[in-house]
Amino acid sequence: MSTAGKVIKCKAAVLRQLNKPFSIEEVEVAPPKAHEVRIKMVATGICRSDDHAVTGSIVVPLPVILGHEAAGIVESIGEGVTTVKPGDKVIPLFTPQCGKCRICKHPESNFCLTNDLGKPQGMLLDGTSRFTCKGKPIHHFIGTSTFSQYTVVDEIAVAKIDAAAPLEKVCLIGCGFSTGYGSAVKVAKVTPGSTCAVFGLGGVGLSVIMGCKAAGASRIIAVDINKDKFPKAKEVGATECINPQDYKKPIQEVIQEISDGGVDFSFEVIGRLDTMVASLLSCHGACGTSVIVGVPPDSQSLTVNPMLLLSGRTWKGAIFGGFKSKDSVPKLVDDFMAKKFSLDPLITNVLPFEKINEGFDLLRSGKSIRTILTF
Ligand code: CND
Ligand code: ZN
Ligand code: ZN
Repeated sequence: MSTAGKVIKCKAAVLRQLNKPFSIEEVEVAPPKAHEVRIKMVATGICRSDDHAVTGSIVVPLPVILGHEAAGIVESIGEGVTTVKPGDKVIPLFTPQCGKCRICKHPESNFCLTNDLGKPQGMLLDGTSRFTCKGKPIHHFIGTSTFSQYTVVDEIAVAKIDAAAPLEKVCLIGCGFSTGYGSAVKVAKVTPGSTCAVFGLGGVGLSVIMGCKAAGASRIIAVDINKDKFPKAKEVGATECINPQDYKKPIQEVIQEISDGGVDFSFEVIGRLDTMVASLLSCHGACGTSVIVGVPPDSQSLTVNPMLLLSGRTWKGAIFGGFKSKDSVPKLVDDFMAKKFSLDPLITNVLPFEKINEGFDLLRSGKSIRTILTF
């Protein structure tokens, strides 16, 4: 029996209080309104940004259904939807692409003005929620809310992908892989023969390494305080791995010494202010580029000496690897299907959705790269 047009009751992981486990609750998911799409979730990854929302490092209105790295199948569509239809395999897009705003029309930028990332409202574009629990509204998270058996997204926040794509893998194209890979190839524009340093070897950082390698970097220095991450970093392309805790002097000085004054490209993929500065100082003062990928704690600022930039450095950052999401995600899935890159090294654990709290524990203890939750 078709569920189109009806409220769907299903299970979702609801966060009601900061730093508390998710509770699996029955929620009601309203049918999609005009220009909206309801998706049956098949697989979702757990990204550190979800955990930043749990700890309050990213501030979002509560109660909320988190999750932003997923793949699923369209269950039904609202009026006027033309780019997807029921049965299509899709990836939700936490950075939407409206195609109309100044940023979408800009050839290089991707931070579409309709995004809910800067000052999150926790609602769909029309300012309301499609989720309720016992009649009370639950907030959306960056337009995706994938920790639910069903979710509703705006049409500008969903991309149709190859019908043959394995959803339990390509879900990582919804965030971790694309964010990291794009930060190297599209944001930094890593050049052949260059030297790179990558701070933080989680799912996003390892994807930065893959991007550096694909772009032809000849040296890739991987940096982490958890040495258990080193074998995987080498597997995906790091040429050397260093632990800042093994040195008495600041890690930027160590990197400057081993790279003739600083690397060509450095990446902060942790989300800490001190490592953002260390990463900046690790790139060469006259010709280096440093990219911020990690999400810093809410409302915190850095003070830096402008001379660090006046000498010729470039400092930049981007969401979702700088990719225009709706255009790029189907192409990235095609590249995956054509075996241009592998997602297997990123997937260390697969758990049923109900074990979401176990998945977060694995991330927090440094034991996992990506846990995929399956529905
Ligand atoms: P994950 O937690 O898996 O990896 C972070 C790594 O950093 C771990 O291996 C840690 O051991 C390591 N680390 C922690 N502290 C230090 C330190 N002081 N020095 C060196 N290494 C350290 O995180 P992830 O890979 O899922 O995400 C990484 C960051 O990227 C995180 O801040 C997340 O919020 C952010 C992000 C950004 C975007 C975007 O669009 N820009 C999208 N998703 C996630
Ligand atoms: Zn993410
Ligand atoms: Zn736009």
